[in-house]
Amino acid sequence: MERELALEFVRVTEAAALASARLMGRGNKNEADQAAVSAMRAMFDTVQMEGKVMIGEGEKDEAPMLYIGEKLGAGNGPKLDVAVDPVEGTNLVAKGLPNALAVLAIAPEGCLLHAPEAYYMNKIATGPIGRDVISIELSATENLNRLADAMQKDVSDLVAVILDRPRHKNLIQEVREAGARVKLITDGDVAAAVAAAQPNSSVDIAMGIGGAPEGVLAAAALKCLGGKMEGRLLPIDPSKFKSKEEINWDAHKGEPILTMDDLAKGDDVIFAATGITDGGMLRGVRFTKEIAQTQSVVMRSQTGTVRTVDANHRLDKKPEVFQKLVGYKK
Ligand code: VTB
Repeated sequence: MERELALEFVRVTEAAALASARLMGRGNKNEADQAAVSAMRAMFDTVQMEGKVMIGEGEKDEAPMLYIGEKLGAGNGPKLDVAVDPVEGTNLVAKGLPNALAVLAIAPEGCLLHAPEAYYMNKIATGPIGRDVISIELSATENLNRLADAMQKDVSDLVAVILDRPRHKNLIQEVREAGARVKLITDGDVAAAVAAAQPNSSVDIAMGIGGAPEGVLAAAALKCLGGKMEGRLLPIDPSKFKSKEEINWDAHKGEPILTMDDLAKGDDVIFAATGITDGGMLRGVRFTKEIAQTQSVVMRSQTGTVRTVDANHRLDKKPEVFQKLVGYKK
């Protein structure tokens, strides 16, 4: 992929973040998601590419979505696979809580996991130091011990980040008994996995079952950061269940292990994210009457470059359709 595309993709996540951030804290996650989806779609239409959504959200949460198979981009450009989550953490935006991101990953055609039937994935993720020692095949205790050794730390120094869900009761207990510190999050496991792979973050490893699209997105970022992720898809459709309590969360145990290359193949992956609400990785959107500020990160696996992009957007100079999407009033 041409490296210039990286900046184009930042424009896409910026647009999604600007549109959904305007609706922060209104208690309506679908409204915020819809705004981000529309902005993302419109901005993709300005990029010279033939993109196709390989994995996206929406299905699992019945949210307004960029659907799997949807074509994105202006055409007449490279054929690319797209993984998207216009709002990773819709609940976070609805409540104004930290760590909501607009996020995407792009790779040449055939490189991103295509798993239309999969809604959930069991995942494990860490940074470069632990890449050769952790595995989803091992127990949480073994993973923590091996990671501590590799990092020359004590297990009690490690921080494991896990989604706070009833399905993780045993995992959380095991991690506590192994002696590690635990950070429970309500949503946003992409940001959690990325944090686990970043050198100076406050977490060392991310574990547990989260969304499948979020798994592909995190793997793309970790590829750029030199970290490691493994996953196992859960072959279940949550819409077939009355409540999540009825789901057999152990159903993934016989599923094949997905390596980094199964999730995001090759070495030509771009990951971009823009903060919607403030978080450990990125600042959220700030608005004044005429100007909105965004903070984004864009990474390329080919070179391993990680760029933070701070932008001031002159809302008064944007096209009218865009002004409408971001709620600008003259
Ligand atoms: C996670 C989290 C997302 O979905 O992937 C989670 O990172 C998993 O699904 O922000 P459940 O909520 O059903 O546990 C999200 O919360 C978004 O849907």
